Amino acid sequence: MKRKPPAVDPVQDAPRTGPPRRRAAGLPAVARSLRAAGEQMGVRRTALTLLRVNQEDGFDCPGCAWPEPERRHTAEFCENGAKAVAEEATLRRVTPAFFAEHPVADLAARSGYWLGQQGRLTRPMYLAEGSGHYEPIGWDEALDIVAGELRALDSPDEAVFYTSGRTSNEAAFLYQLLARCLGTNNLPDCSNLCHESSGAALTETLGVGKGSVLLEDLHRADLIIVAGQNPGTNHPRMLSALERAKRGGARIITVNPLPEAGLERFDNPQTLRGLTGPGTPLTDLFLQIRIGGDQVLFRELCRRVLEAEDGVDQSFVREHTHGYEEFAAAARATDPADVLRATGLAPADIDRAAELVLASERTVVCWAMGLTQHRHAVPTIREIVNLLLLRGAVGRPGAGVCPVRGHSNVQGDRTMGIVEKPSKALLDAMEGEFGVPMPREHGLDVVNAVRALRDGRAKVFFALGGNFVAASPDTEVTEAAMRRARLTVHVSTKLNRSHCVTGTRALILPVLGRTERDVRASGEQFVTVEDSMGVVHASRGRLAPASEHLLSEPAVVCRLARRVLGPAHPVPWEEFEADYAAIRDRIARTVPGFADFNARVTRPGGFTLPHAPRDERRFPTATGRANFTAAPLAWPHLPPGRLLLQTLRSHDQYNTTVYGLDDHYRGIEGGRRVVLVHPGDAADLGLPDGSCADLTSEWDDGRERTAPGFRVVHYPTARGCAAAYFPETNVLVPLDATAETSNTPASKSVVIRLTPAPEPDGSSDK
Ligand SMILES: Nc1nc2c(c(=O)[nH]1)N[C@H]1C(S)=C(S)[C@@H](COP(=O)(O)OP(=O)(O)OC[C@H]3O[C@@H](n4cnc5c(=O)[nH]c(N)nc54)[C@H](O)[C@@H]3O)O[C@H]1N2
Ligand SMILES: Nc1nc2c(c(=O)[nH]1)N[C@H]1C(S)=C(S)[C@@H](COP(=O)(O)OP(=O)(O)OC[C@H]3O[C@@H](n4cnc5c(=O)[nH]c(N)nc54)[C@H](O)[C@@H]3O)O[C@H]1N2
Ligand SMILES: [Mo]
Repeated sequence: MKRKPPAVDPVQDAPRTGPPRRRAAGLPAVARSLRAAGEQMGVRRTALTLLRVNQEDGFDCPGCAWPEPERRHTAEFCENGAKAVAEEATLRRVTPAFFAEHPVADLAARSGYWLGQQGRLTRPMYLAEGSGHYEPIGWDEALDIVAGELRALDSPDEAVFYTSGRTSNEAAFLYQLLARCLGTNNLPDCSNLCHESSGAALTETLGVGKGSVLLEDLHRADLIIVAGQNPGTNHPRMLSALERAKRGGARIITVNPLPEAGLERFDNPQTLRGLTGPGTPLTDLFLQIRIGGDQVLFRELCRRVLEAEDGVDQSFVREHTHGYEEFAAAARATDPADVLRATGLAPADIDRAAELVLASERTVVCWAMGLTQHRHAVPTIREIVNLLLLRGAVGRPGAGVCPVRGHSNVQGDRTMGIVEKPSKALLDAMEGEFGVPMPREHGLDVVNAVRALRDGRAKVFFALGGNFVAASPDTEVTEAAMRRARLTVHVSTKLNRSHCVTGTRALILPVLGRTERDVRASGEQFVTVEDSMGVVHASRGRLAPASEHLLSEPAVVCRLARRVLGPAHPVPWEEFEADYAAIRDRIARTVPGFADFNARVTRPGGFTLPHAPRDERRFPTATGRANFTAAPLAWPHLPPGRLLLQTLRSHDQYNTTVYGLDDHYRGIEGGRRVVLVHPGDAADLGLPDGSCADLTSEWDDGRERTAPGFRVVHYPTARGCAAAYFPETNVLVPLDATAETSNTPASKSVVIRLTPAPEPDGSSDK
């Protein structure tokens, strides 16, 4: 067992490569997950902890937002869920002695991997003005500092309250209430970097910004299109659902510039057959699309449906939709040459895809970051809706839209009101319930929060979880912006880059994680979360807290609220801190779908939130119907000699948390500064496999951004496309390169050039 973290920063960046794998999971994945967990927490704790993941009396896996099946396996987790749990349940600790030994300047020079490997934070820490070291501080004193800075602002809009999607419903509800009682809607969250484009597209077209399918719909589908998503790494339990659909006769189309292992063949580690047998082939048709070509692909599929006899579900279109004629005219005018140019696909593959769509009665389209992080992401997702509307495939069992969420409670946080552009209904409900006037002006999202900090319009930055500095685009701009703040505060479980790039003063406030027992004045508490399919259920930690000095997230918010809003405030913060059931009572009275919350959430499996399009084919849009939309077609245009870079996750990371250096299914080990390039493009650019290159992004602000020293890996990606890991490549994503409407950074389509570079010192022969 390696309970001690590595003494030196082990990121050598001497990657070794092998061929990409063609299958995912199976016995090797089980072994890898147990090894990762065992290194951090020992064998007994590993067994005790992992058996509680996603069980009815256990905690919700912090890994991803994929729903739990009704019949749970004893081991309802996956390799990467086990790594996420091990990161939190680790026995390694960051103590005041650690901060005494490492000045902030030293921490700022370390890799994110090294910082994360140091273990759990144990004490509130304070970085005073002009000091080089964080020092321990008491909770009362720490919260007084925050309250003092907040009260000293000229306007509450000079404060920013960020949230990462692991926060429970209870903490999220209190947090938005605190920000709004102070008078600001500045509630940026990781959704702004993630599925904001999905929410924007679905709200406009279907009236609800969430997915319209349940797990059983996926099981019953006869065609599943998985576009822009890598479930083998990021949602491994989804592969079990795909496998089940497959056994029921479903076809699967995968749309991706990369051949991702999990989608090719899956060895289900929860069945004997999967452990020992040949596994299940999943993908029937692989469309190796050019980055950013998806809108045109879906438009072309719409055109084929319009042309086919009986392709359109006429009665659905007549009864439930708006805008059909205009859309049909636009789709019929699609230029076939554009389709080939934008997608890079062979005509025969598009024909085959159209055949599968036309043969399907129950189609589900799943997607994730490969579609949301482009300039034209919102129209792309609207095009998926157009296709499903033509086929009447919304609000029918086995069919619908399935945006696969990332963080385990990112959807729930939004439901609780973590949103910078709140609806009038939400604000009215809060105002009515608590008798406090709510701010009506919209607040800052992530990109606008960076701009406000950069320009000195925001002065206090507070984060409930996450790693804002490393997750946000344009690293140099974001870091400079953060350094201008008067105070930066991070409520965290683990050390990360955001703790090292601080304002004039800084605080780290350590909290309990999901896996830990949370005992408050009224006794032991549980919290609740909402999964990617709108199912709300309880999560109960069982482990002893990592340190006696930790508070829970709800407790931190309540204590801060009492300090900054004063003891006479109408919101009963003290009662909320003592008993989370009291918070749930208020959620029940203010958030639609949560009536009788406390009683319903204790039922096994929790309860499903209502969803008008799914449940009743009712579409609460501006027109009262499901809207077809006919956006102009768009796709990225590449200047000669350039590549289109997507920034993605390796198999061994959770967003900005790097677990290790093994991107197993892609056959890349031992380093992260790699860029995957098609061998043909690499030959044209004169870049041999294994050579070194600098990546420079080109953007119309005229500024160049460079990420130096990447190893070129010849890889079977689509032509003209490249891929490299975030957060290392966030330095290349310009702050102003965002999706229209959703303002999500276009981290999946960055125009770059590769320049041959000298071998980095000392790493070439390792
Ligand atoms: N283990 C693990 N699990 C996670 C996470 C993690 O970091 N680690 N992160 C969580 C979070 S917050 C999220 S949002 C999800 C992310 O889950 P994913 O969206 O699967 O994550 P990415 O690694 O960004 O992968 C994007 C996929 O889209 C493809 N792609 C890129 N550009 C395009 C394009 O233009 N068109 C198409 N069709 N495909 C494209 C890429 O090749 C890749 O397969 O996972 C969640 N789960
Ligand atoms: N270039 C590029 N950039 C991207 C993306 C991309 O694909 N490409 N993806 C984007 C996406 S989809 C997302 S969601 C964002 C992610 O952005 P964030 O959510 O901000 O980042 P994470 O890396 O998930 O945050 C990790 C930190 O959360 C803290 N933490 C973990 N568990 C808990 C907990 O229970 N409580 C508290 N209080 N803290 C906790 C730990 O301190 C840990 O260091 O990144 C985005 N950035
Ligand atoms: Mo995400």
